[in-house]
Amino acid sequence: MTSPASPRDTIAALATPLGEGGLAVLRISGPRALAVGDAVFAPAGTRSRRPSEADSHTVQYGHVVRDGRRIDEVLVTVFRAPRTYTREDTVEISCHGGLVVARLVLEAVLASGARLAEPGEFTQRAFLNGRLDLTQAEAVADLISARTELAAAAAQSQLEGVLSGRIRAVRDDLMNVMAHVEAHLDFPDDDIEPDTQGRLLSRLATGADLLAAMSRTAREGQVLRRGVRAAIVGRPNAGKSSLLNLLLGHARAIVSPVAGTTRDTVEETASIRGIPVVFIDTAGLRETDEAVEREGVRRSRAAAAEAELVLHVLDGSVPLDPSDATLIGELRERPVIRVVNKSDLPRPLVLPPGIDAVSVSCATGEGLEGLRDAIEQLVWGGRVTAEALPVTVNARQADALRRAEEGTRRAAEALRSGESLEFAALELRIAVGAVGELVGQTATEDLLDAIFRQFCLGK
Ligand SMILES: Nc1nc2c(ncn2[C@@H]2O[C@H](COP(=O)(O)OP(=O)(O)OP(=O)(O)O)[C@@H](O)[C@H]2O)c(=O)[nH]1
Ligand SMILES: [Mg+2]
Repeated sequence: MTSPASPRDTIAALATPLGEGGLAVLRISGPRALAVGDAVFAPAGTRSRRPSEADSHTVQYGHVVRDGRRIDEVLVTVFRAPRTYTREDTVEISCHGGLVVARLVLEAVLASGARLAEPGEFTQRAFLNGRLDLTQAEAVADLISARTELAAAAAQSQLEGVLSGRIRAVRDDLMNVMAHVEAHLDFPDDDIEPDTQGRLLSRLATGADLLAAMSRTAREGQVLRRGVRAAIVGRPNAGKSSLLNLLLGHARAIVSPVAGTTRDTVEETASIRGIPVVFIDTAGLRETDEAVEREGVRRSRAAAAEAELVLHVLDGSVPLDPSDATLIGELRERPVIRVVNKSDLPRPLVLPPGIDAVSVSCATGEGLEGLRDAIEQLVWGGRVTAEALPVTVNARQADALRRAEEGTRRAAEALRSGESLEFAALELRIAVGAVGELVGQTATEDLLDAIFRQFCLGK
């Protein structure tokens, strides 16, 4: 993205996805937003106003008109700066949600002095105008792409500023200590009092611990943002496709009594207690001369190797096959849940000693909760609720937090040894800089571009 060309520009884009729907919403933001609104909108009735004459936060009824021709019947919402998403004057046009209508309205707006917004440019302006900090801007993207309620709740709390608040508190404290240390640099003959030194050291230790605790949430953050990939593997006919369908709650994959039904991998996401899990159904593992099935088996092994989690499905209604014993051995080092299926039938299957499993019946749904428990346990190491996840950082944030933590610890070390206050001050400056990057106070233009480029158009 060419960085925010000039906040003097007035930008416009559809805020709703392209496609047929009841409504499409087009957003215009910038110094000429009201003028652009005036140019395209003809109020109808006695009480509707042109945008430039309308009060802030009001809705006007009328038509979008171009070259004297009515394009659509619309509602126009007028938001005057600064109480808007971007802190600029903003006009939103709600028109009919047809592909052609929405495009014609957008074209009329672009012909009247607005330019098409870059992806993420509205949010970028909200950031540049100080309405959101960088972690909050990132939370907007997370909220839009959240695939489970838990992921949405985590994004919401970040958007509300929970992470920003903690980061700022640590930053303020580090700056305070830094001011203290730097003051002493000016009076080299004056040693820091042992008492004062002790207090500064304990504040640095607390700060470093808080930074470390935040960066440790990166795993949860990644799970919520990207989801977890779980491969469903096992012998033909064990019930892998049946298990996929049971977990998804609908008949996604073909199930049949013929061994070797599934050939290609089939994947779909389900929410398991708020964790977005991408389940991958695979071809049954067996030796075969048939070329297509052999390719399927190769893909099954690749899926199992790449997945973060493996569900090894065994048919409980038949004795243990030697190939299953081999697979148990092969998966020993992997995060694996063994699922003994067909618990509605008699169970001649005996697992090797020390091997445990979750028992389910895809035919009756019995045991599904236990399987969900096992998945949750393996991913989180226990149950995680929205309340327990006030902060879940992403990879960029974790990286900056780690650099800040290291700087803080090195500064404490330098202060403790009493050797070089200059060194302590330098490390503190590094730490404060890294913390500033988190919220965007010291972020480079490249970094900002990289972040806002990930947004969808119109946000
Ligand atoms: N009784 C009973 N039958 C089941 C159960 N789960 C699956 N089956 C049956 O087992 C057969 C195989 O099921 P699939 O889900 O197609 O098995 P698969 O592991 O995907 O098989 P491949 O794709 O061939 O590797 C079908 O006839 C299912 O109806 C169960 O819990 N109980
Ligand atoms: Mg199958």
